[in-house]
Amino acid sequence: MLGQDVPLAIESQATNIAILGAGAVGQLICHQLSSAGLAVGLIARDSSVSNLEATDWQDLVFSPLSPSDAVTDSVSYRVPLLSADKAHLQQVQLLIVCVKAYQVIDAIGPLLNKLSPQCHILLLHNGMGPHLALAPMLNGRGLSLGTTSQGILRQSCWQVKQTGQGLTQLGHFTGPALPQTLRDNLLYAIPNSEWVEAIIPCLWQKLAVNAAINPLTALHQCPNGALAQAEFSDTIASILDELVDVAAHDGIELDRHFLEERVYRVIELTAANFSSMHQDVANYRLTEIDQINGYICDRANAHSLSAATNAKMVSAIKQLSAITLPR
Ligand code: KPL
Repeated sequence: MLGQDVPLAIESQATNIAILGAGAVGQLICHQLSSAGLAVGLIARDSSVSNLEATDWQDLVFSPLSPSDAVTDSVSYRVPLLSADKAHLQQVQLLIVCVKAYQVIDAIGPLLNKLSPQCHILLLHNGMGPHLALAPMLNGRGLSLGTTSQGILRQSCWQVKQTGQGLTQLGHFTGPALPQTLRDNLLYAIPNSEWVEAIIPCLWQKLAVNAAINPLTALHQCPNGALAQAEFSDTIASILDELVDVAAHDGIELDRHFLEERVYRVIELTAANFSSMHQDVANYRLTEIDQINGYICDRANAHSLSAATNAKMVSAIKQLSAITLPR
């Protein structure tokens, strides 16, 4: 309870937080904020929802992490579905964007002129890049960035199950800072979360995990744990070597040894899980390859460096998607 007698959430009923994107991560964060008593609403990207005339309510089901799959573990709750209507969006003080990395600009773009000039934006997705495109579009609004390693599985449209605990790191990127009450409320509501002074190095570290694990598991159609086999070690090492070199040219010093340890720790801790890119390919969805290994290649190009192994991952995943994605 952050050393307070009264939960912060109860002090701040007027706080108005909207979550854009009702996928697995969006619903997880929505549950965590709502059960902390925060006034949170969902903006789904579904067109039928964004055409709503007035606020509607949605019932959601959340299954917490538990040793058993007992149905009684599940919690039902309801949250407002906010329409993209200006009157609703004007009250939003914090917009948490949980769509896939490649959807960020298209999802926020149409909302920007409806949000109040004080509305703060927090991006929470795998991969990197959208923050650079979004920053010049914000008209003086503040932008924070975050990364979460909480495991979550979407079981049906409005039902998710937590599959793993994990660290959530949030931090300031540009413009006015997130007001202290909102910041405290987020940290109070999201278990195992922290505010970091330098978020960009944290995003590079998470990028390393995703760059090493996601494309290989999608290409070899295997769970994360299979990557502990020796046959993958050279490729993983080379992906990390290139990433560390590119990050250094971007002014971010990363500890190569620590990164490799972190990647293998995630491989071990999530051994039975299928990575998000594996799931995207298996479910005929677009992948985040452009914002993961593709981001490393883009930054390498900007510094005239080679990132051959990451480039190989990008083209192999694109070839796979060309076969699997519906035309
Ligand atoms: O974040 C992940 C993902 O699948 O996108 C990892 C950490 C690799 C866990 O599967």
